[in-house]
Amino acid sequence: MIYDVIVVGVGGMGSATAFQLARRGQRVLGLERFDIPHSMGSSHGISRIIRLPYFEHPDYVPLLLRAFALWRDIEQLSGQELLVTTGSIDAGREDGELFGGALATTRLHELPHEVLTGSEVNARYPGYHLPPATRAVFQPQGGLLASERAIVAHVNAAMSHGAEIHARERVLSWEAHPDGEGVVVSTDRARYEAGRLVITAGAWIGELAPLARRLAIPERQVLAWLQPTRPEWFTTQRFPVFNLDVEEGRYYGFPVYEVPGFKFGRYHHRGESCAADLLRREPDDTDEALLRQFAGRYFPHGNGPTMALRTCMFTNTPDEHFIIDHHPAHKQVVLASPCSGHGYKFCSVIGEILTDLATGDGSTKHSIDFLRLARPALSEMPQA
Ligand code: PYC
Repeated sequence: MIYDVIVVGVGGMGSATAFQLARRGQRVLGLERFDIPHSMGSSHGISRIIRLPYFEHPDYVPLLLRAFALWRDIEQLSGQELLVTTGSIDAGREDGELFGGALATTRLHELPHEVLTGSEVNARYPGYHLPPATRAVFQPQGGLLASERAIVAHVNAAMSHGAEIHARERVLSWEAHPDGEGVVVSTDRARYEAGRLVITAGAWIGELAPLARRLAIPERQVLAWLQPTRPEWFTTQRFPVFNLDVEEGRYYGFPVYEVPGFKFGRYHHRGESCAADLLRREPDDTDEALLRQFAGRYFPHGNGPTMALRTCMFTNTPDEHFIIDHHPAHKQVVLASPCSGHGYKFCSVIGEILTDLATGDGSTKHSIDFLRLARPALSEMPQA
């Protein structure tokens, strides 16, 4: 069988892409080397944050607004809640990048919000214990996504539109079809032909697209789930998701959701970069101590017994913005998914964008120039 599009990597982004492609009538093959869903990459651990104040870059906000709509769409199709609204807190020093950037994007895009002091946050949400002078943007639409259930929902929806999805099948290589059109993909089970190829392999993207090797560096990340001593303060109704910039670093966290424990982590946890297959998966005492120290200071009632510690991966680009583009030498190939740890919330809209890039004339109405390979931060990097 010849496919219109093969999607390599059926995680958060690949599953949404397979769904959007199949919904547009494309003959889709999705290939995943692990299980669906799996715990080897960047989408496991129950939940991911979704938030609109986006200090990272204001151009993410229009994409997020579309992402919200598409998350609601897949919720409806699957008949389950996948996006839980908790509100979001983006907090830090008044002159810091996180608070300042969050406030600037919120104002630019005229999003509903409140500016609060640390004391006001603590009074309203008693699970928090922020320094009084902290400044925070509270945005009511933020919340969490049920990340693994959303992958399953997208895969089921893709298959109901005719997509063929194979788990436990590893792509070994791909090449442009000798006639110059399309691709040939070889796996450990078979050889397939398709008109277009979408590579959403997360931390493994460098193995499938050598040009991404120096642009997409996997990094070890550890998350903790600690049982709150005041569980009533850590529910989805009383505890907004947060991004918090403090003197120890930048942290993020969630209310208790689906499994025991208040979940949180530190961006670039211990700065450990590695090849994806070499990731040190078992959390250790140093990981736990580092996270517990943070909870003790800023969320003292969330600092009870450890319920779980889990390792996952960021895949970092030099400027920490995503890569979404055609392969420069093969226009029938689309590359995506090194998202520097903040991409999951965009999966629904990235599925739509990758579908645009992999069909028709390959154009998209979404503004993604800041995510293209040719941007200065990537193209001006010294060659290895
Ligand atoms: O985008 O809020 C976020 C986030 C938290 C952890 C990684 N990304």
